[in-house]
Amino acid sequence: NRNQKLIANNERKKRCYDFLDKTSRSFSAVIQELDDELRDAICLFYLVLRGLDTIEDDMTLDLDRKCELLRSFDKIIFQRGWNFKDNGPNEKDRHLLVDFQIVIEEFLELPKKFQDVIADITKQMGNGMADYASGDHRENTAVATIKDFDLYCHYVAGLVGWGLSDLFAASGLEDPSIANDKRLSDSMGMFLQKTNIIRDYREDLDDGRQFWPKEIWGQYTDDFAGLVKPENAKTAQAVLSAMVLNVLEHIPDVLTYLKSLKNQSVFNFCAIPQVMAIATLALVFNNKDVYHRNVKIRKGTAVKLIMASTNMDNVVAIFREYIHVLSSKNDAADPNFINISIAVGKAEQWI
Ligand code: PS7
Ligand code: MN
Ligand code: MN
Ligand code: MN
Ligand code: MN
Ligand code: MN
Repeated sequence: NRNQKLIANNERKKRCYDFLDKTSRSFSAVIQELDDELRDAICLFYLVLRGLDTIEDDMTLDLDRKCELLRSFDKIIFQRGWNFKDNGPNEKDRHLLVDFQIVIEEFLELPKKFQDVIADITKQMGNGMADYASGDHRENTAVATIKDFDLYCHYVAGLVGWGLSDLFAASGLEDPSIANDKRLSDSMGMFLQKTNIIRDYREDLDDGRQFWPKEIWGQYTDDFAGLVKPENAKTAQAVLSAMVLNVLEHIPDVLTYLKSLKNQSVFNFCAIPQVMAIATLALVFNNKDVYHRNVKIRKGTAVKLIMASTNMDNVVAIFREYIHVLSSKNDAADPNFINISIAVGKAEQWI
């Protein structure tokens, strides 16, 4: 009987790592390489947030029902047996919520110190997502001001940075001080999320979503969806460079955070997504394809970057390389030319 229970527990954990593989593409590999003290906690943190994001992204769900689920998700993860079988049939990660009782069971096996961090971040993120989904921050467009944009990115990504730093500290693998500077942890998530939002312009637009703040694109056009039209190419370029400029601000914080890490597996886990993001940012800059399709770095480049991201010297060299690429694509005729040069200069100063 005890043996059977052990087998069942193992089977359940395996199901969770299967979920991770199926839902994360990029995060699965780096999470599996984490030291024993953190691997399961971060896997479960990922799955809980992926479940929450699947609810946020489900555009077929009744809005009141959606907000109710988002706002109570930090309680749901403590309810043995809970799952959600009637969510959007076409939602990408639907299967995760259909069998979510498995994730909950495994979450409840975590040490309380980890459960507390995950529940705290889930609560803040779920409420933030609900505020935006329900329109508390909406005017004509979902995200009006740069402040709205920063707050949304804080909810869905900066908070992940806070939570991860708390987990690193609680595990003992990193110095407790890693969790002290909230701004640095926040920037780690902001840099990833803002780059993702730029890259996903077309995908999000086709899904009926708009994350680029009107305060930025409204300086150049009244028609956000019209940026895809060939006759608006010049305007589209200016909007894109204004968006990239907004992301560049986070680079010094990202490098400062990475430099303070001590544990090798934590360093790799943190550095790889950031390195992918700077490469993606250089690729999307002044690239009109962003308005038509999902621009992706080449598989071979990604493999090379992952293998190199094992120490701070390499990471700095990679950032230097891509900031140089970006800088060489800067166009003197672009209205953001000077500000991009200044932001590049500031990043280079850190390096
Ligand atoms: C717990 C590892 C390392 C201090 C599911 C990692 C979606 C960019 O466009 O699938 O929806 O498809 O590409 C990750 C900070 C969050 C921020 C956020 C949880 C780094 C739910 C990643 C990931 C902080 C909301 C990518 C934030 O999703 O997006 C764990 C340090 C989840 C990190 C979402 C976005 C993640 C994102 P899309 P993706
Ligand atoms: Mn989402
Ligand atoms: Mn999503
Ligand atoms: Mn996206
Ligand atoms: Mn994605
Ligand atoms: Mn998506």
